[in-house]
Amino acid sequence: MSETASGTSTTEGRSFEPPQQLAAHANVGPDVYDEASADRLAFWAKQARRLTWTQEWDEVLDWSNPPFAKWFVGGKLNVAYNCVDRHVEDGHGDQVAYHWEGEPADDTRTITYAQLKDEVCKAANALIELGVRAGDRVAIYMPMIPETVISMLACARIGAVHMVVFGGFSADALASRLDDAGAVLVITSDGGYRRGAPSALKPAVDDAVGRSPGVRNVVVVKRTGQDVEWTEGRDLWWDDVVERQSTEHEPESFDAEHPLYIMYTSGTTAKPKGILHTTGGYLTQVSFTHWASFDLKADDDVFWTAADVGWVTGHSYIVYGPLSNRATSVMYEGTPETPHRGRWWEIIQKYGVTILYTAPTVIRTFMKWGEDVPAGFDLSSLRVLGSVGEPINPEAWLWYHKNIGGGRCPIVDTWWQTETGGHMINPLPGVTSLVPGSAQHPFPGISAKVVDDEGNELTNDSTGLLVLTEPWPSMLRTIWGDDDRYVDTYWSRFGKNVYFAGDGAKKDADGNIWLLGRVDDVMNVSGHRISTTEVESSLVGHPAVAEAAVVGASDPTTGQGIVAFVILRESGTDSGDELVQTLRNHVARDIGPIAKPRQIMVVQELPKTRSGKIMRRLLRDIAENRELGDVTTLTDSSVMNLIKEKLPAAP
Ligand code: 6R9
Repeated sequence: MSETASGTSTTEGRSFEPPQQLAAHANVGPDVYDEASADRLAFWAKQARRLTWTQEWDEVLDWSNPPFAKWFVGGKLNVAYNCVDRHVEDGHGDQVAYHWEGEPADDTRTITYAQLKDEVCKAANALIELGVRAGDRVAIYMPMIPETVISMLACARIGAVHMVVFGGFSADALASRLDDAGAVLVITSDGGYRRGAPSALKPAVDDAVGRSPGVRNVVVVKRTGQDVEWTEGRDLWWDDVVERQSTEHEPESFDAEHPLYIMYTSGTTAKPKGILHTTGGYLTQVSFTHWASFDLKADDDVFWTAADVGWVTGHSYIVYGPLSNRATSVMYEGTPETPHRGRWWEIIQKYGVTILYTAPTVIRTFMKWGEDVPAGFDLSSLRVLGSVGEPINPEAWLWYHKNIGGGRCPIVDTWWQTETGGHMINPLPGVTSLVPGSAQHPFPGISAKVVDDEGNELTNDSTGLLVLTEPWPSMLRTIWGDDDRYVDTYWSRFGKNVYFAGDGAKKDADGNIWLLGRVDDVMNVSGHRISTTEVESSLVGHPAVAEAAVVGASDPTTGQGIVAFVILRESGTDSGDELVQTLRNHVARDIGPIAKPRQIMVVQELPKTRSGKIMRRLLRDIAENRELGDVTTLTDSSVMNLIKEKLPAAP
């Protein structure tokens, strides 16, 4: 990939041109932007035709009652048929759908499209036998095993609405979601493997289901073989109820607006929001974005989204996008350091992975472990890299580009949300000159702007709010059971036609969009708005720092003071007062004296959610000497104790 000085106002001041070979054969070329802007609805209708419909729509978009959208009105299709059966009918039954890699070494399964079809049909027949009907809600509380995907597709096949709850969430979190969604059935397993040991899931289900009278049955996949409590009449082994079913099941077509799934995401209040996605528009956008953003070639690529299925990224880019495009994917059950820190690179080498999609938080962890680890493996199969979940700091971008991508792979930084369903702002690997740290341009057919508090558009680097100004096919349709909250949360700040994303952003003179974190992560220091992301990027840009989290803590003089938590790289750097001073001065030089952190604390770990987002709210509690708030969505709640033990008394 050739690198040129771009003369842009970016942190790095460089851009990276698309590799010639990739650009010459890319799925989409530069004209895709013109085509989409010439007629946006015709463009999305064309992408919808990439799928198989049993009945064509009458109208592409009905936006007569904003913000309640209907896409592909009157159209009918079956999502599971589109993801599985049609590939088998087209003669690709022997193609691998998933190379599944369990965490224990040598625990692997290869699943072809033909096998996946059989398994999905069996599971669909089992659900029907258990009385599950179209529209019913089914909770899936599972580790990263093939039965998780099979369960999702079985629900989609019969029109049941799945609700995947991340396997790391507590019984309380599960119970509140079962209750809110009104689930009738839970699919779970005895446990899963994490960090080299079996970790139980069934006890949390027993606890949660005990409080959810609407749940009639619990179907349990045997994964670890650990002992489980059993409630006769309610609990059923997957092997007993699914294995004996027929591998034939006739898929029924559902309306384009039939609910497909609910995914809960945290909001500003305690009650999580059940984000509702529907059938035709969702599949259209995840399928097309997966194909265009990653330049997916069904016959050649080995695609790996290294993320959990319990996150929207897993739904759209482990399951629905890749399968609808007949991709061969890798699915990995465990953590990156089990049994050694090169496990991911070993997996890439083993399966010849060509496209890797992951989150900046993991990349920074790899940075901390050092470049010698990936250097020990053959990563030459890789051709496109992706990033999702947070802004990727230019430093992490450059490390990923050099040490994983061998300097040749474009990095596609994708901004989107649970609510948007699919990619919204990202470069295209065969088209865009990449600018490290920026998600760059709205995806073709998507309209995004940066605006001030009054809704006036901002360009030229002023910090404002990100909004989406036209409806898009994979948009959320509502918050489950709460239309008012849907309108209030997303469509009231600037009126019913403008979606308020909740992210701070700025647009530079070249039209690149820079995401600056959630709006509530923007600090106000002596009247200056400073984004946590910018200060974090500056800190990570220092050679001693692997990862940083920045919060604004209330300050009697400045309103808020900047408090930073940093993890050092493992190169034996001194962590004393001198380094802290150096880092404070480094930020002041980089961004300006106003951004100089009031306090920097060196820690071993940072509190993160399943999708790798730092829970700054908890760090703010620490920085302001408060009792800790709710920690149920942390991957590892002991992290907070570790941090507290390490801390000096606040000044
Ligand atoms: C897909 C996903 C959504 C929030 C979003 C933003 C942040 C995600 C990003 C990014 C900057 C990116 N975010 N991708 N920020 N650059 N490439 O992460 O969904 O878990 O709902 O989070 O994540 O703040 O608003 P979700």
